[in-house]
Amino acid sequence: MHDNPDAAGRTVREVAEVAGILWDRGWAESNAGNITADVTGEGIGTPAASAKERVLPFPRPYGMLAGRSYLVTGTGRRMRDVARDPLAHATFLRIDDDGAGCVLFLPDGAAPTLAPTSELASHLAIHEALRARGTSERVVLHAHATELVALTHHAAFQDEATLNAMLWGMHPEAVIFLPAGVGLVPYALTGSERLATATVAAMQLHDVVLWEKHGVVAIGATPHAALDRIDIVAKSARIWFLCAGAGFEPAGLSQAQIAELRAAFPGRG
Ligand code: 2HA
Ligand code: ZN
Repeated sequence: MHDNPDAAGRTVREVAEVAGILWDRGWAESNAGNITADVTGEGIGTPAASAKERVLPFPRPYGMLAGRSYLVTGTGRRMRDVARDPLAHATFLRIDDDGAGCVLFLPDGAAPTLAPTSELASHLAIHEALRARGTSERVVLHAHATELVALTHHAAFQDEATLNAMLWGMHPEAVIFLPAGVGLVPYALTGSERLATATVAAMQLHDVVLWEKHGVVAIGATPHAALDRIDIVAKSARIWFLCAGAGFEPAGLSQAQIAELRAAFPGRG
């Protein structure tokens, strides 16, 4: 079944590891969170003789994804179950040659009812943007990082510039690894095309996007790389909340300190 078993095994293992971390952090309550990885060329979108197949039409075509294969976590599945037994709670799909739908391949042991994540619209739209950009990033990760959701409830942080100034000020790593800061997408219905479109627009400038009153989505070259980005932003948010909870306004890094970091670690921002 696997053209490239090392890469295939690594992707599945990393998705499982990251799913377990999301659960441990409390960022994936119940069936929250979802992960997709472009596995084109790893051979794992190819059906085994025993695999079950199901055809799934899309509400709109994804022309740039024609013929590509993805590992996608299942809708309604718990991240802690993905961690324990990834191939029973995730599925592979291969996009049709016209991008208008896909074939699901259910690995042995997967329930025949397994279907892709409810956030498939956002994931596929982001993968399409990544293809258009021609980057090495091939993973999209969504989680309910509690401290980041909490931030989006603060009136002051509805403004992206104010939000990013705070996040950079709390922690040097945020300046180094997220030089362009995070994007903020106003509240939109979970799983909707409106959420997907707004997320793709925000992803043109940012590797991490907060979904107001819902969660966070990040891209990465690997599942761990996407998680790292969320983790860094969440660390900044936690420091801010810790200071606020202790009753003092955090000083934050100075403009000069931030400028020094940017000069020492030039990035995409
Ligand atoms: O997968 O997190 O946004 C469940 C969700 C939907
Ligand atoms: Zn969610």
